[in-house]
Amino acid sequence: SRIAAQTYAQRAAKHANPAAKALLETIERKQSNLCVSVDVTDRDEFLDIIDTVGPYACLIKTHVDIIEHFDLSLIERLQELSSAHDFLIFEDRKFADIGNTVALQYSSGVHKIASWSHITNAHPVPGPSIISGLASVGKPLGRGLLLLAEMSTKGSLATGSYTEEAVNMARAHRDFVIGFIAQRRMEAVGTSTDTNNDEDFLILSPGVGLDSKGDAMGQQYRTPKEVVTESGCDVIIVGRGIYGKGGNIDVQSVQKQAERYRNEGWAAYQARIR
Ligand code: 5FU
Repeated sequence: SRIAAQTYAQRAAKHANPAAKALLETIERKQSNLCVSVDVTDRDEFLDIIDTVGPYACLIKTHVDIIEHFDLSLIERLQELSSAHDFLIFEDRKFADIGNTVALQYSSGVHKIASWSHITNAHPVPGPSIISGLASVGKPLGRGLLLLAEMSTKGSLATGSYTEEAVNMARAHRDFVIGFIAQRRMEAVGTSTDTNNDEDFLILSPGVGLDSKGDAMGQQYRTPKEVVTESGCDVIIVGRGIYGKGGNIDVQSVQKQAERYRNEGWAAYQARIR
């Protein structure tokens, strides 16, 4: 697609949503399209990994509901690291309820996700009301939403007409929906209303690994080259490929892997725009 041939900087200039613009600018500034997914339960380990990979990442992805002894002081530390290392924050919350409920889950409770997470995501399964519910909280704060148009797992049901309708839903809410969790570009999916052929959704892809093809629980991995060069995705999301199993992390090896994935992701992008 035409969008996939443009640079992140060119695309940043055209985005009105503050989170999308900031992410593209960060990618360009750091020459990194790497999002590190930090799925560990221990607070100190969580922060140590982020402090180690931060310099190589444009985005840190969290599942804060897995962290033991969570409180908002952890978020303060996360925000300090975000400023120090220049990355954005993406809480991978995967909202999936009615508009009224997701608005409360997004704004309130223990985690107060909207107050600190630049980007979050939602399953399109409830229909467009999930977007308006989340937008009522996130839009005034300048946040951005990704819809899960596809998943990386074996046997995923998010295919075919489900994926098409997810993309159509996003097209009707361009001010808040900035892109998709997906495995390929989405411009050609569903019913495009974009007569200029200039539609630009960010595609963030989980299921990325260089040394493994999957895990024992249905995860499937592709390489940065397959994801970014061949499938046209914009951001690689890497978790265990960088920090292994977790529990007593080896800082040097985590740093080495983060640098390796950053370099692979950037080379795959350069090969794409060439
Ligand atoms: F939407 C998705 C998906 O389709 N696949 C995923 O793997 C989300 N994920 C998340 O990406 C998942 O919840 C993990 O947080 C992360 C992948 O971690 P891994 O260690 O690289 O497999």
